[in-house]
Amino acid sequence: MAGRNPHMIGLGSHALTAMGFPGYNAIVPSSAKSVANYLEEEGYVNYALGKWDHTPLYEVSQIGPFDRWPSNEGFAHAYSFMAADVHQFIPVLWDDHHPVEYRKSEHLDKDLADRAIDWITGHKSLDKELPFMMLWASGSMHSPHHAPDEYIAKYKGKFDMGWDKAREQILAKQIELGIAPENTVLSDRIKEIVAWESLNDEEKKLYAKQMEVFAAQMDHVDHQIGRVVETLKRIGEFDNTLIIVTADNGASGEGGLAGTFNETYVLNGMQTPFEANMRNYDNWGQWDSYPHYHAGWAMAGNTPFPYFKQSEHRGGQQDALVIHWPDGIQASGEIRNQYHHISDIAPTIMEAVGIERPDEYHGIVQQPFTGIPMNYSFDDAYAPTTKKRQYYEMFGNRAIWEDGWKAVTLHANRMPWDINLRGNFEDDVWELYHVAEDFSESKDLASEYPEKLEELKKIFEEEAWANQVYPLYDDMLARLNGVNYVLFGDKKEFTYYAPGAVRIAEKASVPVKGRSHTIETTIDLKGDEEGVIVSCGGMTGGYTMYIKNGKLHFDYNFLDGVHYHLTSSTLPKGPTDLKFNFILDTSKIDGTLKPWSGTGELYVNGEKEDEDYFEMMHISTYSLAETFDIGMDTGTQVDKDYEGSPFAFTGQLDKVVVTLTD
Ligand SMILES: [Ca+2]
Repeated sequence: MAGRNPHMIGLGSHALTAMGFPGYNAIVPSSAKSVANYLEEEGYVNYALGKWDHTPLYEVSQIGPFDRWPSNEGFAHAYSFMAADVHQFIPVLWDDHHPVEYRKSEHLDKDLADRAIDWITGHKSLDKELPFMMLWASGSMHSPHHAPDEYIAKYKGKFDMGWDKAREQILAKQIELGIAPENTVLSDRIKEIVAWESLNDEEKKLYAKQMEVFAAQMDHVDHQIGRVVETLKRIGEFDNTLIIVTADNGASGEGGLAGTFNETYVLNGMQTPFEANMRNYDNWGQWDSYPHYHAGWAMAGNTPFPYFKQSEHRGGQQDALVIHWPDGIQASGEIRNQYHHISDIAPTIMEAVGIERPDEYHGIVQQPFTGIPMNYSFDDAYAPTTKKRQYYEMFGNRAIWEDGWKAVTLHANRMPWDINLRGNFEDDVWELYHVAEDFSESKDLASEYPEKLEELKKIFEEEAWANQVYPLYDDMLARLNGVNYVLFGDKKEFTYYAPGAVRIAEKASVPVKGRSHTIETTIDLKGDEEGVIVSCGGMTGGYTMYIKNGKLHFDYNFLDGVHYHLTSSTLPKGPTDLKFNFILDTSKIDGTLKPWSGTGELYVNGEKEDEDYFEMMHISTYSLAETFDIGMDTGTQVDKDYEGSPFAFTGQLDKVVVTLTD
C-alpha cells in the first residue's frame, strides 16, 4: 500500500518483532504515506476490512496514537482485526476506533463480505460518481484454518494422495494452464519434510485432514470474494472497478512437522506433539481448534518452488496476482510474466486512476516510490520487464534479483517452525539461479558462475545500504518476547479499573511472563456473584481469575493441553480480599529461552487456600489476537469451565491491582 520497499517504511520485519533501527521499528514514517492517503486527498472514500497487522500492538487501544490505524492511513472506515490473525468463529474486531463486543460468527469471511457489500451498495446509492477504494484482507488462508462444517465435508478424502503426489499434480496443472513454463523442473523435496509414503496410517489420516480443512477454508473465502464481485455486477460497477487479488508471501510452514492444533506452540519456540494433534482430529477446523497444517502441505502449496513463507527463495516470495478491469484493460484471461514486486501495486493503482504521487503530504516531503507501475503490461503480454532489480530480506534470509538472475541465501538453514534458531550471517551459503530460464529455482549455478554470484552479492550490498536493511537480526523469539517488557521500564504496580479496562492487547498489558507477581482485588461479596475478575489470552493460552459456584478460581492455560487450576473453599460474604501470588522458580532459568516454571498460590483474606507448581509457562505469547480484560474474558475463553460467553462479572468490581514482585 505504501509503494516503497518494506525496510524503507520500518517494516523490514514485523511489528511483533520490531527493534530500534529505522528498517525495523514498525513506525511507518510520515514521509511514506500510503496510496489510500493519496487517493483520499483526491476525493476517494476508502474502506479497510479484515487483517490490519502493522500497527504495534501497544498502540492498539482506545488511546492510540492513531497514526498507524486505518483512520490515519487514508481509510474513512475500517472493520478490522488488528493482529496477525484471528479466530474466525469468535473474532476480536475493531469497528473504526471501537472494540466490537463479544459475538460468535458463522465465519468472519462471511461477515467481511457482508460488510463490504453494505459499504459498496450504500456508497453507490449516496453518490454514484464518487470513487472508492477498498482493502479487503481476509484472515484466510493464515492460521487458524477454520471452515464451516459443510465445506470441510466436501473435501473428505481429496488429499489422500499426500504432498509428494500433490506437487506433481499441481505442477502438471500449472503447465497445462500456462502458469509455469513447460520445461519447469519440480524443485527437490525439502529434506526436513519426510516422504508421504514413509508415514504410517495414523499420520496420513491426520495430515490429510489438515489439508482438507485448509482447502475448505480456501473454497469458502473464494465464495465470499465472489459475493462481493456479484454485488459489483448487480449495481453496474463491475467493468469500471479495478480489482487486484493477491496472496500471502508463500504458503506457511509455521505449522511444523506435525501441523498444530494450536499455532501458539511455534510462537513459544516449541513443536506440537503428534498425540496432542491427534486428540483434536475430530474437531480440526472447528471453533475449538486453532489449527495450522503440516509444513509438507505448505511445500505442496508452493509448488514448484522450494521453501516457505519467510524464506527469500521463491517459495517465500513468488505470488499469484490477478488484475481485472474490463474498462481499463482490453486483454482478458491472459497471463503475464513480467517480474514485479508487491511494492509495485501502489504505483500501479495511482497510474490506473491517473493520480500522481504528491511531492508533499500535509507539508511533509514524500519519499519517492521504489515500486514501479505494472500498467504497461496490461495490454502487452511481451513487453520487456521495466523493473531493474529487487532486493529481499526477512529474518536474515536474503536475496537479490536482477535481469533474470537471482542470488539467495537461507539464513542458518532455519526452517519457519524453528524460530529460536540463530547463526552467523557470514556463514550463510548463497545460491545462484537463472530464474529467467529456471522458473522453479531447481538448479543452483553458484559453483558454475562464481563471478556472477559475487556480482549479485555486491548489488545486494548496495541495495541493502540504500534501503535501511542493516543491521540484520535473527533473534525473533527474544524480540517477540521483549516487546512486552520494554514498554513499561521499571514500573511495578498496575491498576486496572472496572468496567473500562477491556480489550488491552496482551503485549500492552502488565508484563507478568517470567516475573513473580500478585493479582489482587477486594470485593464486597453478596454471595451470589460470579464471573471473570481478570483474564488475559484465550483458548490457545493465558490466565484467568474468576468466581463460580461461590468459589474463587485461578486457571493458567498452557497451550490448551495443560491447565494449572487453583480453587478456594466457599467464599465468605462482605468485603473480601482475593489474591493470586506467583513465585518464579529462578533455579530453572539458565539464559536459554524455554518455558518458565514457578509456584502459584491462591489467597482469600490473607489465608492460603490452594497452591500448585506451574511446570510449563509461556515464554512469549498466549495468543496473537486475544486481549487482557477486567470483569470478563472477551474473544475465546482461557478456561473451558465457562466457555460460550465472556462470563462477565455480576458483582461490584472496583479495580484489580497487578504488582510485579521480583
Ligand atoms: Ca479471551
